[in-house]
Amino acid sequence: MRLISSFVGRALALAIALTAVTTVATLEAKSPCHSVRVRREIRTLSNNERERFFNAVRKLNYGPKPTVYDRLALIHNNQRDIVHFYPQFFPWHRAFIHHFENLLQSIDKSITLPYFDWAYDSQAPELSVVWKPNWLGGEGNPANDCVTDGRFSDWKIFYPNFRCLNRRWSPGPRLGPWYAPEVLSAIGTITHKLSQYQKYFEMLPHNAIHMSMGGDMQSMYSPNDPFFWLHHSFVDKVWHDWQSVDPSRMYSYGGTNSDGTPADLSDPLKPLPYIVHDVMDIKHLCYEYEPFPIGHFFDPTVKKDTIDSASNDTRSNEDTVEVVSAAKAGKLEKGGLTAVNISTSMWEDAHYVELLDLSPAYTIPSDWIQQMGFDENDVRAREAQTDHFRRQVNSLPGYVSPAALIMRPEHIEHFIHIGSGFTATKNDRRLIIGTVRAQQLGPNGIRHRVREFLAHHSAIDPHRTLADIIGKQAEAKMKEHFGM
Ligand SMILES: [Cu+2]
Repeated sequence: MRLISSFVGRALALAIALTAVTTVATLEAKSPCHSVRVRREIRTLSNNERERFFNAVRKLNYGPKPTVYDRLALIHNNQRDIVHFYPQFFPWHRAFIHHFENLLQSIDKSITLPYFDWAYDSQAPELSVVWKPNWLGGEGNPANDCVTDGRFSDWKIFYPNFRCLNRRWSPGPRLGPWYAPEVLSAIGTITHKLSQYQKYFEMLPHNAIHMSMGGDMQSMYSPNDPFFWLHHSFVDKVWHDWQSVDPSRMYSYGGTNSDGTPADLSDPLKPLPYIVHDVMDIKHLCYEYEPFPIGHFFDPTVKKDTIDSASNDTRSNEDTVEVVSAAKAGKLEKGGLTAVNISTSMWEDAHYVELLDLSPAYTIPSDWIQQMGFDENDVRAREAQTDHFRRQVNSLPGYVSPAALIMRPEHIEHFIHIGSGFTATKNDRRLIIGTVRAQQLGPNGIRHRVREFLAHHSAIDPHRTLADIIGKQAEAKMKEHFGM
């Protein structure tokens, strides 16, 4: 009896959800654009705009259970085996978040779905502003995984059971590291068909976020966590960037569906009222993505003299530059894909935080890979290949990633506060700034010292550039996005 009633309840909930989907979305999909929705990085919204977005999301979860919001988590779970690790992954999630954006607009016309550029926060995601109490709140309470702060601290989940919103970060109490922007770009450059791109992107960068956040995000009811929409909006943007590199990519679609049929642009994206073809070009869905300009840290063309003369007051013998072995610095042998053990990683040495090098990304846990029936060698080979790109980027002379911690004075401040020292590694040279020295220098002094260090060590191999690693177009995209 319980079984039957729960089945009927689920079917009914889905039917209600579908009615809502049809009325809002078909209109949007079929009519020409009256206006273009601009999706912005959530940090570029004003406090007021951000609050309006949070409020609209909260409104979708008001009223008797299951709410409109609850049903979104149910829809995602019901489609779990069709829209993950199959060709529908990108188009289905695009349709799904577009439907969500329509629901937000039915509450407040001024709202577009923001995205969260997690690649920018990849090096210390746990310090991101999005977890602050007036944003999404942070990690769950270790006793029960319940999120107790933020704008969704009173959030009530309905599916799969009535409870609080869950998060359990790993490796706790930190998070990640996630994939850096250059690595995302490199994956885009080596993959020319969507099916190839998906093999890397869904399994690694996209999955790393779901798995390291734990709790609801790790489950197939992941839309329960409002973070889901910010994450998938960025996933969608990154796919759109990939599509824009070459005209042949816009409608690139193929592979085999979960039911064994060949994937086709005419396939329906159930239960959403779209076929794959409808969503391939975001122009036809009447939205676009605004870049997230943050500027750059170091311009290698700046003359050494300028930096030296300006730095007299911060010069000291208390920080040191050491020559490290090629392997430790992540220097690459030509074509080598073998994993290099980087002992300077901030994850292995809690007392020294690396300011320049990008850290190895979160690895997908073995037990999960086995449980899902994936070929572990295949996953590890792709991880090794993406890590190869990371090390190549680290070895670029004078180059500083927009995601490097040196770009984040507020994070440096945090690490000084908890008593960390710092390292800044560039190829075979490493600047070491001890705890006491770091406290004397402060974030600005440290940044100044690192600029000086870079100016002296930028000419080891002046001919290699980011474009050599990720390609010219991907480099241009990255520069456009970050305003570098
Ligand atoms: Cu999903």
